[in-house]
Amino acid sequence: MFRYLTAGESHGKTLLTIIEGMPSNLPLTKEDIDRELRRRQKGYGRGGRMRIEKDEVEILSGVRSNKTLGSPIGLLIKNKDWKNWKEIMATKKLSTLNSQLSTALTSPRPGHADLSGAIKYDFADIRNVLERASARETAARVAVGAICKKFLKEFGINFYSQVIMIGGVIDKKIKPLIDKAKKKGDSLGGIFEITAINLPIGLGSYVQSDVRLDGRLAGALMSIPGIKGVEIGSGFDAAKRFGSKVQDEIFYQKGRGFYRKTNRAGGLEGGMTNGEPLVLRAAMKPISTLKKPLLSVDLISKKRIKAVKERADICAVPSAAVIGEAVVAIEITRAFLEKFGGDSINEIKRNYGSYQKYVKER
Ligand code: EPS
Repeated sequence: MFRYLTAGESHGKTLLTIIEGMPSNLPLTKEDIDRELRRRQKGYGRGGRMRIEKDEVEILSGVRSNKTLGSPIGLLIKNKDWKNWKEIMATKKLSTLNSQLSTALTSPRPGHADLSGAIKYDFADIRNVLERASARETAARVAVGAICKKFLKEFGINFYSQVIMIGGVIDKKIKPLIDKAKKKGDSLGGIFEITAINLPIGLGSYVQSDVRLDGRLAGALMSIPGIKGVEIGSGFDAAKRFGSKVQDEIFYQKGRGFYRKTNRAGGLEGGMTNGEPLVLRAAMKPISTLKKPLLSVDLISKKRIKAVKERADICAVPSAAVIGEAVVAIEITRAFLEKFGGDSINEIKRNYGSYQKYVKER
């Protein structure tokens, strides 16, 4: 089974990841992962934190001589900002923080995990919530995704992403709008699109709800902080049209096999890939930390106050697109290993090759 876990707080020492189920003999270097980590840090509208961090991974286990061993892969990404936060994040201080309310954050931000998290986990200090709720955790997921992309590339599968829109505008209007949001102490969201090509027919299944790949991909994208909507193929637009204008007619050519001339399904039918490019779109809401904060209620005094003002990004949609690629690659890897699984790359290639031969001969 392919699975992974991450740990770590935004301003803690490190982000930690353990990945299990990656087969042996996959060529893998630190640079394969670092390249993706650098991509995630870019984009107009990021805050001061991205000038501090220069994310790079340390591969702790599961790789020898630049090849995976088939054993758990341990990854570490250090938080450079940790040294500036040591005092606040130190274990001793954290354990006594609830009695030091003068240093605690008690004004939850509308739209953030702050309020529900503080109530659920019984904290007076919302820092105990926001540190783990922070999108910093997505750096670890991008590292996992980088390995998955490397794995899927062995089978000719590639991933792409693009920002479609930010704050309702496109192209050259985006940067000025982000500048305007910054000036106003506000934030912006947007839409990004993920594409994957060369997927085989039949990843995922229709036989049980939890193996439907469309649900798993939507779930993966929705688990990125701030994502509020996901579309597959023509998505919400399909709801406005007649069925004859939405389904993709089926064609056949000797040598090429079954194919479509349109791809409104976005490469997914009945919870499975259909061999056409996978096309997914996700909508990200504006970041909930505002320089000009909205109204909130103090957790302790219950007085009306302004929400907490933390250093934050104004817009992180370009980063979310890179994270989107990663989480989609993770889900595709999971489905791919379920179908063609083996312990080494060569074993999986044999399995994949025989399936592809079978599909061609249909
Ligand atoms: C984040 C707030 C900001 C972002 C951070 C996510 O961090 P800070 O509070 O340190 O300014 O920069 O994102 C990252 C650190 C990252 O690596 O993407 C939040 O509250 O979610």
